[in-house]
Amino acid sequence: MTFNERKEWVERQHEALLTRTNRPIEGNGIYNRWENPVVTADHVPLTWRYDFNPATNPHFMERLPVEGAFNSGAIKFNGRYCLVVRVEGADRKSFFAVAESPNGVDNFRFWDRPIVMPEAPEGTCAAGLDAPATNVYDMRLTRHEDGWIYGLFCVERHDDSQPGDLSAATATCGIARTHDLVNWERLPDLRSSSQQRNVVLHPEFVDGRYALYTRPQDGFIEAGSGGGIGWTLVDDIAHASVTDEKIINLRHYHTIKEVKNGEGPQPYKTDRGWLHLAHGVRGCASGLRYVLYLYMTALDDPSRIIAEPAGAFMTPQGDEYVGDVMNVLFCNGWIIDDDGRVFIYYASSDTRMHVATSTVEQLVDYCLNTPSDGLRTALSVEQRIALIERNELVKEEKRS
Ligand code: BGC
Ligand code: BMA
Repeated sequence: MTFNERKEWVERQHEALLTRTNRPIEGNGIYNRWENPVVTADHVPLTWRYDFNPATNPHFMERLPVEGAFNSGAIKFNGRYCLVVRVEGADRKSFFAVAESPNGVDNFRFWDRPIVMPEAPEGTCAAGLDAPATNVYDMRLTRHEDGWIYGLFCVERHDDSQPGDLSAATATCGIARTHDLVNWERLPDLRSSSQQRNVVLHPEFVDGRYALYTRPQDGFIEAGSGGGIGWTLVDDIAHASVTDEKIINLRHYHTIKEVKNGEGPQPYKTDRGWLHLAHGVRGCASGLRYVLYLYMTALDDPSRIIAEPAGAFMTPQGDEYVGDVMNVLFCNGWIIDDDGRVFIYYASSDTRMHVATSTVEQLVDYCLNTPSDGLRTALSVEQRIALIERNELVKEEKRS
C-alpha cells in the first residue's frame, strides 16, 4: 500500500470503530452488559499515534503506539458522558485523557489533546518524596459541594530506599481540581504514614470537613495489615493528610476480597443510603483475581455500612479475561442520571473500557435484599434452602 492508501484505510477503520453502535445484552436482572467495549486503545486519535508526514513516515506506521485505554473516572459534564481515561502507551506510562459520548454507551470520542496534569507542587509530596511521579493512573472524579470537580489518582514513584530492586515502588494519592476537565490545579499529594492507592473523595462535607475513602497498605502491592477500605476527615484539601483513619469495609478470609479491596467511583446518594461500588481481590493459581462488589452506607454517617451483599456483583466474562493483566475487572467511574439510570464504566484486564447499565432502584434492591456473607459454607446453604422453601410456597400458592 502507498502512504495515502494506508492512511485512508487506517482512517476509515478508525471512523467505523468510533461510530459503531452498541446494544445491551439481557443479563441477570441486576444490570445489563453492552456488547462492545466503549473505549479501547484503537479509539485513541490517530494524530496521537501516527506521524502524518509522508517525508518522515513513508510507511505510515504508528510512532507512539497505545497499548490500553482503561480504568476511567466518569462524570456527566455539560450534558455529555465524559470518561477521564487511563491511556497507556507502549512505554508503560499512563496519562489521562477525556473521551465523551452523547449517550453514554457508544460514539465515544477523545477530546483534542490528552490532559496535561501539572506535577505536584515542589516540596509538597508525601513521605518526603519530592521527585516527580513516574506514573499516574486510576482517577476518581468527584463533583464536590465546594464547587470544584476533584480528580484523585494514584501517583507512583520508584522506592529509592530499595535501590537494588528496580520494581520497588511507592503509591501515593495525587489530588487535582478543575472546572472544565482541561485546566487542572494540582494540590499537594495526600500525606499518609502508609502507602495509599484507591483514595476517593466523598462528594459532601461531613461535619464541615472533607471526607476521604482510603486504602492503607503495607507495601506497594500488599494491603497486608491495612484491613480494608478506610475513612478519614480532612480540614484543608489543599494540605490533606491522613490523621485518624478507621477501617469501614473490612476484608475477610475466604471471600472475594480476601487479599485486597478498594473503593471504586465516587459514592452516590440515594434516599436509602450511599451506594458504593468497590473492587475485591483474591489470590489463586492464576494470580490475583479482581472482581467488583457493591455496598451501602448510612445517610447520616457515610462511614457506617448498612448493607453488603455477599460476593461479587460483576466478574470477568468471556473476552474480558484476556488482556495486559488477565482476570481483572476494575471500576473507578460511573454516571447516574437524574432519571435513575446508572452507567457503570468498568475496565477489563487493564486493557479496555466497557459499560453496564442498571438503575438506582435495581442496585438498591440488590444491596438491601441480597443476603450478606455468613462467612461459613453452612450458613450459605441455609440461605439457599430458605430461598428454595420460599419459592416452593410461591409455586404451591399458584397451584391451589
Ligand atoms: C500498575 C497498576 C497496578 C499496580 C499494582 C502499577 O505499576 O500501573 O496498574 O495496580 O502497579 O500492581
Ligand atoms: C491495581 C489497580 C489497577 C489495576 C489492578 C490490576 O492495584 O490500582 O490499576 O487495574 O491493579 O492490575
